Amino acid sequence: MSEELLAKAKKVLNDNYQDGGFTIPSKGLYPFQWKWDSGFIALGFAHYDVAKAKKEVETILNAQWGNGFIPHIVFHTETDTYFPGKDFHESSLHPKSSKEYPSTGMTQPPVFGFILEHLYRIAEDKNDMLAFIEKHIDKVFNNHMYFYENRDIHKEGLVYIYHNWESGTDNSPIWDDIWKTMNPPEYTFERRDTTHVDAAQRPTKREYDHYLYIIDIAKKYNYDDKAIAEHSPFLVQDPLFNTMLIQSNASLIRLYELLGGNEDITALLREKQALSISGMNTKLFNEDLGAYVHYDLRQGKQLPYICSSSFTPLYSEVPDAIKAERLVSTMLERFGGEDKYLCASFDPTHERFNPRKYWRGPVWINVNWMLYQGLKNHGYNELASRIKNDSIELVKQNGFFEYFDARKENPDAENSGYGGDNFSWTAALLIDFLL
Ligand code: 2M8
Repeated sequence: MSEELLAKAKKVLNDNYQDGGFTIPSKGLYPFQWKWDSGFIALGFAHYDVAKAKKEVETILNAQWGNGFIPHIVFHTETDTYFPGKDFHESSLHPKSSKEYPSTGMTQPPVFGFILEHLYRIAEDKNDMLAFIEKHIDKVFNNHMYFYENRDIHKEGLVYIYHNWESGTDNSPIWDDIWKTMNPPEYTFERRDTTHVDAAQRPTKREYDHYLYIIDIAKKYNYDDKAIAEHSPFLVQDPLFNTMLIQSNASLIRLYELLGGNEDITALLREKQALSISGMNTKLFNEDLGAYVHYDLRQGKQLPYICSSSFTPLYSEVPDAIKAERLVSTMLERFGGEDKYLCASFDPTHERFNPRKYWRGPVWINVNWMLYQGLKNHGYNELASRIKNDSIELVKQNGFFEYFDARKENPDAENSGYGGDNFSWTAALLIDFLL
């Protein structure tokens, strides 16, 4: 059975691979290369087609800007089946944007440090992979420095995101509090996502108005980081984003050590790492909730909600044993009932939970993969296995969907897989789970 599933997963990835040397997340819905998707996709390919794994990473890193920034979408091809496309984003407004690759002017979680280390773990020919890593690692390091130099405005080791799309968790209920502080114009535009997927599983039109408005503000300042930090109505320190930076820092340190030399770089990374870990624990941990939460820099306060991002610091050295234990009990208490698959993307006990709508409740395989790694690293082997088995079970029963209903008994639909079908990171990470 798992052979069959594995073969299907490979087919999904192979079918989504494009001639330009990158893989789309899902046909129709997402026709370009996305930053964090491409990291997870490379990990899947690494198990059976190393050339494609390397190409995936190489292609996105080629689109890096002169200041180290890596964009969230790279528009390698022309198509109007996605909105908003390159004409709306206009990355050329930024003086250091790539002249060759049009992209968005926002980023996504820093995935490539730890992805490079996983590629090395999986590779049979370690020397060959090390040579690949040596060629590309400085780009990833420069990307981390871009974050620390431009987005850590209080020099506390925590970097900000200025758009909900930068978080990757696009319409999380966490952002509802921020939308209340804004009143964007009613934009006129043609939605494309809802021509591919049931609108009940996607963000609302009004939410899209907010998304577009923040981009318009950033564009007004030519995507200048300082101006964005000053003017964006959305400015948040996200526990998932910062965890991925920290976990990627740790991987970079180990990889640079493996390569030899580079003492100045590793010393700098260690310094940043210590600051970031302490920032996470002092500013983003919420004692009452027993979880990490988002910090709204605009309003100067924590956003006191628990979502799956709240547990992802387990995928790093951020929580000590006591905090790790707290996270696990919060997860089990609120998200871990026997009637549920782990791990819902938003607190199932909260009124804002919606089991079918995108990042407002459904289970996502990429977050599950990080939680699995984290639980294992912190010694919670049984819970780690539960998350892995739940992920495999959801795909086996429903197919390679973008997200899944966390309820084991689903009264609303026969199939508990939602959003895009034949979804690349679901396939890629399933391969890693199975092998
Ligand atoms: C979703 O986001 C895009 C915008 O970036 C969209 O809804 O159009 C998110 O789930 C994001 O995390 C993901 O990277 C992207 C492609 O899979 O889709």
